[in-house]
Amino acid sequence: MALTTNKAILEWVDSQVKMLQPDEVVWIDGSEEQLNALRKEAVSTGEMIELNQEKLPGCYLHRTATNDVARVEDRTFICTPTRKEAGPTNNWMDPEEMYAKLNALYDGAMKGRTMYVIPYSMSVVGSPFAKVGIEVTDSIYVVLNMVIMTRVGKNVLDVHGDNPEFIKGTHAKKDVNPEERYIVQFPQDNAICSVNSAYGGNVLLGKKCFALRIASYLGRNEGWMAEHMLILGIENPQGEIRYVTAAFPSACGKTNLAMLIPPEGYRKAGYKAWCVGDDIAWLRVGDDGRLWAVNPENGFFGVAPGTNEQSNPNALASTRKNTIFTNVCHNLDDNTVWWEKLDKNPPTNAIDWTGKPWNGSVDKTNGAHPNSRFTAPAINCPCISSEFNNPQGVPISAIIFGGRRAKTAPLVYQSFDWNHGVFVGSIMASETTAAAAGAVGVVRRDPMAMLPFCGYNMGDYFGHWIEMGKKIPHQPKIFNVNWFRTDDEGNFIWPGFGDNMRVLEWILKRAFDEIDAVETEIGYMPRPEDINIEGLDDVTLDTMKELLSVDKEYWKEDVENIKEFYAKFDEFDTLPQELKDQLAALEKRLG
Ligand code: OXD
Ligand code: MN
Repeated sequence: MALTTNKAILEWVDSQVKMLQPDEVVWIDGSEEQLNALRKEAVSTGEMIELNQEKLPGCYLHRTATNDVARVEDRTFICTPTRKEAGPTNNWMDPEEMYAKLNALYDGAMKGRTMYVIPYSMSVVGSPFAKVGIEVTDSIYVVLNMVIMTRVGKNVLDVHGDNPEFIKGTHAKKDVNPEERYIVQFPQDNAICSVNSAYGGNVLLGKKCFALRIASYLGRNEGWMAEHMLILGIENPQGEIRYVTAAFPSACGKTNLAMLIPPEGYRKAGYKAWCVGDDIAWLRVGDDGRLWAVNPENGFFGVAPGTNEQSNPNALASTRKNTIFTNVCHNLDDNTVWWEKLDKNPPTNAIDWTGKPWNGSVDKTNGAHPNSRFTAPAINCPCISSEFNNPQGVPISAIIFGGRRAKTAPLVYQSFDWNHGVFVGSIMASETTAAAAGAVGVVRRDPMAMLPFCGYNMGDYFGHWIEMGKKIPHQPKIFNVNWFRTDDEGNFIWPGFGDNMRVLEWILKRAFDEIDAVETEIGYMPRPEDINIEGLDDVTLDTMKELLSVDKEYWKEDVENIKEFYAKFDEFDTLPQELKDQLAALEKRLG
């Protein structure tokens, strides 16, 4: 039975029923009773495996098709009336053409199946920051993941009343055919369509599709920002909490930073770190003229491999109950889960992520897929912020950009001002590592870590950042960090993880004008002795000098690479003059 009398929602759901032709329609009310019945059904059909309920209460395992294990950027489209609106960094197709293609794929796609209607809210239900979405799907896995990742249920509809505005999301699993897989955003229509996938990032439509791609477009029109950023609070011994947001390309330890545990010396002194979000931040200017951030999500969709008691005990603890694991290794001895680098004892009687028997003592293949995931409720996290559910969010004092650079970027530097900070974000980059396919050391530009997530022309997105700067009377300061500097043998010289707190301390002092800095060609930098290295065995003042050294020759090379990247925006001429000026000024300073 429909859970609302909202005409716009009912009409749209009706149109989906006509197109998809499910045998049955079930509205998700969010009740434990309904969810338990769905869990039972998914277990009975083999869609999910119930794990050891003593060791992992409320936890389940799911395996996707082996051709369906990650986001598919080459099959992700931004369909705006003109190609210019989508810009040079997005795949584009004419909306009419794309709708025709999708309608054909969706036609009768749920025959013999049940369509679930999921009403959900991104951010606290009814808060001024919140936006409502409806996702229809034929996957119970999607329903149960959305319940963890967003706020789902009848109360969302009750609070929404007869408001006709909502984000429409259509997902049909179909036959998971990668050739006909599409992840499509129609920003002008507030619509998202996903077909032929059942992998999280492609089908949990509240996350990347809505909270980043559609929301970035809404943010530009409405004067706010949707960013691919963690939100972290650092509490000092006086009990004052200062908040930062941070954007990193994938494989740079974003979840680890979001759940950082300060080094022992800091903990003893009374420092604490609080996680508000690990992936997405919605940012608005508050009445007090500061920038305020909420995490629109309600859970973590984290990468499992590499998560362990040392690297991220808080993430690990978050997965010990009410969590859905996807494509990890199934330990048959005690019906639990395992993944690479969880510990040094891989199970010997297990099923790998592809569903085949696996023995960790002899098999050289991965037990868990490198992109296997946990979907865990945020409230499970031991360091979740007390402000997590605060509808106003938290005030941001610093914005941090980062990347993985062996030599070019120093451990940390601060931009001269807001526009220079936007430039620093726009030139964010990572060098490819041996872990990924392809050449090692190739520079990949990923502005603000938004390259795959910007729902409109990225040149206009840079322009929006510059415009936002003018609207924030008390701007956060903007920084860049690089945890990945290496020595001549290629060894990392900064310990990273919890010790990144030492860099955050400097950043927050700078944000509150509590410490001087050295002005360099690339920005403001700490003196080597300004970063606290007490208690670090392998880091000396000489190491700090190395970490903070800036080699102008590398930077001159980088300038050429940035020019190449910026040239992409020539096609539609959307790169703001401010950024061209910033690049010219950097080149001049480098001499
Ligand atoms: C993610 C991503 O899954 O950024 O969060 O790819
Ligand atoms: Mn992400």
